[in-house]
Amino acid sequence: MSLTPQQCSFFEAFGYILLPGLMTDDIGWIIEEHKKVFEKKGLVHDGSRRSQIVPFSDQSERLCTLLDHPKVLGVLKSLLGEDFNYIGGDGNYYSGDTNWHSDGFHTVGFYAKFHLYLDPLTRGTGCIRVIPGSHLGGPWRHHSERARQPNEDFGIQGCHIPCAAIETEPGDIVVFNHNILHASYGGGTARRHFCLNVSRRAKTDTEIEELHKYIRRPDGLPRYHPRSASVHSELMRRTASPARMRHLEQVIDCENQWLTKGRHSN
Ligand SMILES: O=C(O)CCC(=O)C(=O)O
Repeated sequence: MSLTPQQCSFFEAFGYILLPGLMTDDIGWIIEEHKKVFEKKGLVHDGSRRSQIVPFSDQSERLCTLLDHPKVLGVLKSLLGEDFNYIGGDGNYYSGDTNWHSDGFHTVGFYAKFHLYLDPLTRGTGCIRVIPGSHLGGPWRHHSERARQPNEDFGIQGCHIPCAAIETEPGDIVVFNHNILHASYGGGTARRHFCLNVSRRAKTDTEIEELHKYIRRPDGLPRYHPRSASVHSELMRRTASPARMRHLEQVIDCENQWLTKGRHSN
């Protein structure tokens, strides 16, 4: 299942796309696996704050197969190319509001997040909100970034910042550009969510450098240290078909470079 050129253009221009019902047929087992991963890790969510596991899909053999799923692949290949990279992702029980922020601002390369929200969410009950176009940067970036401190800069609460509130039912998919400003307001204390982070295959030297920066922290430790030494789990890699491996291999190459050359080791 490929996206239409118009859907791809929408994603490019506004920085996000909602795909209603894309995963409805699968949502039952996906919700089960989300629960099982938290149980397996012994992480009991008490609602007082966000509970997070990273990498997430990687903990469940069945969730790993999302990277083999024709609908997931259809979307990601349409937006990022046949050889896109899977670069990990977190699983959460969110609690309360999430203030405006972006997931880093990449001026090189192309990074996106494939979201699965596992509860019905509306504008008033914690659906994901985005400021369309804020992923593009330029002069607009300075202004949109001020949403991070809405009271100081605009004299309004974050929940009143103009935005697209992307209401979802379980089975709907939201994909957004990492750069986009996003938030959620009015959510309960146990909003279930997980995501797949993905990027276009890095081709140029600067794109490869950017990928290194993404998966390695500035202090040289792996992104998910100390919880995980590499971006993907051993399970994700061990159970990968050659087709899935295509989406893992560039990250594996980066990690192997550090191991063999001691890259960023100081
Ligand atoms: O849904 C939310 O409250 C926040 C989601 C978010 O910030 C993210 O996935 O990057």
